[in-house]
Amino acid sequence: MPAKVLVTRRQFEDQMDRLRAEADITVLTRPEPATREELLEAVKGVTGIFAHITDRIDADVMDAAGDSLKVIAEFGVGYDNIDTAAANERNIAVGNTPGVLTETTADFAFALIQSAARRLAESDRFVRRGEWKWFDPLDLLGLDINGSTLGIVGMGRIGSSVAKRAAASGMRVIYFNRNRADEEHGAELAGSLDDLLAESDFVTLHCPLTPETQGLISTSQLQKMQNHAVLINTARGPVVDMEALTDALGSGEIAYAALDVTDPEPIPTDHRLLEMENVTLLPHIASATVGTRKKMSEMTVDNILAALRGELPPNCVNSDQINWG
Ligand code: 8YV
Repeated sequence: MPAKVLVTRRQFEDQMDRLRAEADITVLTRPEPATREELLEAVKGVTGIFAHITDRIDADVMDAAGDSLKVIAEFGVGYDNIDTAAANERNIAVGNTPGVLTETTADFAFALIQSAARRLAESDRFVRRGEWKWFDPLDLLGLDINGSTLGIVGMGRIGSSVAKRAAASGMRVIYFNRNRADEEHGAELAGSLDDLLAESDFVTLHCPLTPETQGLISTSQLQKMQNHAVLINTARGPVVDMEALTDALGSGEIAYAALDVTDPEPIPTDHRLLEMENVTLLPHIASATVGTRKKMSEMTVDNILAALRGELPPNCVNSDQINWG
């Protein structure tokens, strides 16, 4: 009997065909995510789960799948939705898709820096509302990118790629990271997060969501930032305390935010941020190009197929924690 694999969202058909050739697959093709109850039911007896950010894969899901479960392959580089400690205890491999989305996500983060600096979303709304009556030399003034300071929080692959773009655009770049980055592209390591926040005109977040980074940017950090400063978040929503950010944007503590990720996702339609002009809100699309999403799908399938053959996934985040003999 072929192994069973659950794919929790609709995916590229050519990649589903690759899975189908070696497994009995169930694809939850509805556009919306499965409910918790549906997920707990759908995982029963599977060997692999092709998971997405919308799925909380915790011990209960692993136990609902049962002893057959060998691999959880995340469609994405961040895997904070998977309880890796529970996977380690159960000898389950956790896979992800590093590298393939680095440049695409860095392109997007830099696009947000530029569009926030020049108030593109706000200006577009201004024109659509019919408020553009005449040229005004003093209206909708933005910030210069060139000559300004960019602070990068989390200088891994994506942070480093953003640094490369910023340096090419004439920005001074500083970063905060546990260690000195492999590729600095001329960026300087800041003495502390507070130093980075105080010195930066733009702050962009590229750290994973962990217990240490949850709520990393809250009231006291926002107070350290300059009043004209811009915060960009393409990492994970809970890295920023959303209520503190909303207050800081409302009071003028900081000038602008561009958020591709929020907490929760989607942001509730009655959230105060939706009424505010000095924020751009986007639906978690930093890696959303045709080419990159196809490669992410392919890598996720590669991770599952390897596990079905008894090999560790090529991109396995817990290979040192599990024992597959
Ligand atoms: C994905 C992401 O779109 O890779 C990540 O960590 O946040 C995005 O690229 C998301 O994970 C979809 O599951």
